[in-house]
Amino acid sequence: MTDEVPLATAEPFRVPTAPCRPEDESSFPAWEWMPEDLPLLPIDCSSEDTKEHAYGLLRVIDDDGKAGGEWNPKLDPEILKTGLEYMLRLRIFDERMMKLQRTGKLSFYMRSFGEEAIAIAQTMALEQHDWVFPSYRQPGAQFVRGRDMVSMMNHCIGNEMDNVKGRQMPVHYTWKEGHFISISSPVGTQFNQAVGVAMASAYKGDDQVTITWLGDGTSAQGDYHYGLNFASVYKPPVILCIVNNQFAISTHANLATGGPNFASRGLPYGIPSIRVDGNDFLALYSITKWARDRASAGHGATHLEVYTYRAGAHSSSDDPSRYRPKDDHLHWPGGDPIERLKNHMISIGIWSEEKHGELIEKIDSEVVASYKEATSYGDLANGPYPPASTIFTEVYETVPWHVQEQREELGK
Ligand SMILES: Cc1ncc(C[n+]2csc(CCOP(=O)(O)OP(=O)(O)O)c2C)c(N)n1
Repeated sequence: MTDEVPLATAEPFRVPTAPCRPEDESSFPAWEWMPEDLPLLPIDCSSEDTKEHAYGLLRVIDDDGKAGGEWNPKLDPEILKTGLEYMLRLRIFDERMMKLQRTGKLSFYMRSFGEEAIAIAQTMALEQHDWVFPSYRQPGAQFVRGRDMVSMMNHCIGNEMDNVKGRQMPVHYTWKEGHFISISSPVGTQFNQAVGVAMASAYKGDDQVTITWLGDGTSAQGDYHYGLNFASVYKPPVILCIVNNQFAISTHANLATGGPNFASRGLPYGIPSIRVDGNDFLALYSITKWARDRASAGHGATHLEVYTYRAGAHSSSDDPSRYRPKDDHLHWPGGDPIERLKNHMISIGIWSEEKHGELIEKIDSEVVASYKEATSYGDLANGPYPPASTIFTEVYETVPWHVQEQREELGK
């Protein structure tokens, strides 16, 4: 007799690998989904009714820039122009902030490159009083809610005018006035907080809907499933979005689910679940408006997979050329969200390359003016810095003895 465990012969231990590495060619399968594929659904539909929508892909703008299908929201040209302007502003803002990071004026930065349509279209489809529970990849919601760029920059720099006085990492915005809830560094906590706030709205009987986003990688955490379970049981007015941008820093999305996709994971929870093209402004607007109408009419949560590609680095500390082909984002079948809306607007005769160029110039000068103003209040390289005493204030109502002791030790 021996205690030796026999070696299994059937299935070896399976560790998924990324579809391609830096030395490979990009290998995205071509998209077969078309805007006409998926029928519009009644807002009181069941999760079963959304099966096709969970396994398919909801699109409105096709590869030629034409809008079609039953989900076409047929938006007013002014709304399209506003959406395009916000997306361009976010991209230019991000580029400027990266320059500040590279020149030592702020410590860290995260861009939304390639994902600009998501928070912008989705927040535009909501009401101003709805709750926004973002991750660090949805700062664009603040433009929609009217936040001033100087104030956003002050936060990222952590200077004397930072509304959270350096108590958050850069890009971990918080903005009470816009119902934009503080981003927390431990990823995923927002999902449960959002469901809880939506439960409170249902309890109070107010008409506030809550939206929240987390990434594909984060959806491998328990937080995601706890949120879904509570949303399934209590059916609160909440829109739960997984942004599947293919990567969690260097880890490919195929390590975050063993299923066919992310949207379909909501079906067994009994929550209507839909996969939407995350680079299609119109599809995002349409599905979010629909989910809001559902929530507001008392039909409960909607679960969305927002299918996109993180075109840039994870953050200013990351170099994606170490783990994927350098030009991978140029091969993403969903293209670029700004180009897609722009081409659509040109195709319906409300936009032109000339107007586009003029808009970029206008935004560029607004961003430069904002950056000059923000850095005049201090930056990381040159100061002035917020006083050290702010470490100790406005956190506790009653300062605990050990914090008080530390403050006295520091002499502040
Ligand atoms: C609980 C927790 N674990 C790990 C980290 C470190 N971390 C920050 S972002 C990130 C990747 C998240 O990827 P994903 O959810 O796909 O979102 P994306 O950045 O792609 O938008 C990790 C591992 C963290 N902040 N919190």
